[in-house]
Amino acid sequence: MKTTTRRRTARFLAPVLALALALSAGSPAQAEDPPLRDLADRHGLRMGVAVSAHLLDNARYAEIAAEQYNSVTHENELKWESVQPQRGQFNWSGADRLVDFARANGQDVYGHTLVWHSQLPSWVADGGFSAPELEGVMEDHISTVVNRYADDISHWDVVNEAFNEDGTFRDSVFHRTLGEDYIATSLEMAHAADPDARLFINDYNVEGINAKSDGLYRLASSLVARGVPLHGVGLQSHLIVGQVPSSMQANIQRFADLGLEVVVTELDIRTTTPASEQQLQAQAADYTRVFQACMAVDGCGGVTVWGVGDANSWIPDVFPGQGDALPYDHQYDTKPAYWAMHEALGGDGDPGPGPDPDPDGSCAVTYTVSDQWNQGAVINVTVRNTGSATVDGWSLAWTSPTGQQVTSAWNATVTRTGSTVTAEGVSWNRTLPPGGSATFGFQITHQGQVDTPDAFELNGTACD
Ligand code: G2I
Repeated sequence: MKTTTRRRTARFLAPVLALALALSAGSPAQAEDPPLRDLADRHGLRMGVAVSAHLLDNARYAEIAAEQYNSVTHENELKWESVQPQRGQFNWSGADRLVDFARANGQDVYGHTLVWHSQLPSWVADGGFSAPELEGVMEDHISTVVNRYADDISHWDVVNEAFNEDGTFRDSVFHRTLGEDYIATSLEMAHAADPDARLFINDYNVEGINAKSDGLYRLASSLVARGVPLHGVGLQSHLIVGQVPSSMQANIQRFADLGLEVVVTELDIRTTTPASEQQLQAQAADYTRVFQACMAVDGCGGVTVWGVGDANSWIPDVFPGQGDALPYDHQYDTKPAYWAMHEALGGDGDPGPGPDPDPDGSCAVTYTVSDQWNQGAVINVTVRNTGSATVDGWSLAWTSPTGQQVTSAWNATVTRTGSTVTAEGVSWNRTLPPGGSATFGFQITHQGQVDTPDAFELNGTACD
């Protein structure tokens, strides 16, 4: 929630990466295997999960959500009917619980969602508001919610599911009352409430190139051309085994070419239940395909899976006889899909013991310029303990060109003395166990030169 000290977790942008296919049998993750979030951090990628706040009472559910993912999305608790069920009556309990959880676990929060025809209370949907009245209702809701979480939520699905399958705009109280400009208006309102938030339009069945994604593309192009604050598109990706669109990478690329970030926001890949071993293997191959499509495009920010395990997925309620769509099964054990993600992110993808950490004891650093403009830039850094001893309190140092000033930082204290920049861990990430990592970010001003340092020292010792 908003505090006087701004704490914004890292923004996520992906470099181009080569991948390998991973198919292996399910089993619990071994202690030696790095969790998905550490692998994703190395690439500056979001590896997120949708969480239902009340399910955090289940210790195994909470453990997976905390250990494996660097980002969480509220499955329902930030939706309009949850947050403002009656006009002017805001209920933050569910939403706050997950934001607190994310803080405690050093995770980003991806905000879902502000303006959506579904899970919309009837006082809005059937309120009979005039256009100016509805704009007032939207402005009150958007500004209150975005402002409350400005310190914690880096990205927002501002508008959800605005399109019909043929690429025309979906009928909703918003479209009926305000026309298609309700989308630009919503983005402007969110931007006014938190100018640092990355603002998205999110939809399903827009993963490949088709009539619906063409509609989204036309809208995104026109909003970008008009200077409306749109920063990305979310491809929900509620997919079916064997049906990952072959044009997914090309589709991601065309949005990235507009200068937009693309996030796979709600990945699950369903099958008939109970899934056979063969279906689970085919599903794993499909998870690999989705990660390949994202990671091959510079500008794909990462992937969020829509639920912790098959026991809690929305799918069987809506598609009876289907499901088993997530990386963990009904007992919260890993499935082949988990190991496919693991290998796609650069892990060994092997349910057996992972490779030993570097026996020499050292550190590895990923330094990513994730955003850059004339005289400023946003930098994300992941420092990883590749040694065999716990680092209790870390300080990472490197040199940077003169003329650069650090103007803000998140998840670390970043200072500059002469040409040396020093980042120190904060309370929740100061300890790095063997194999553990911390990701932090900072913003700089510069005089035209933003190069990547090639040497780092962790507590005075050179990193790999
Ligand atoms: O439908 C799958 C997703 C499609 N994209 C937008 C997402 O927000 C949507 O998520 C699902 C949740 O996973 C479900 O959990 O949205 C559903 C509602 O449209 C959620 O289902 C609802 C049930 O319909 C309600 O009966 C229930 O009270 O979840 C509520 C809270 O558990």
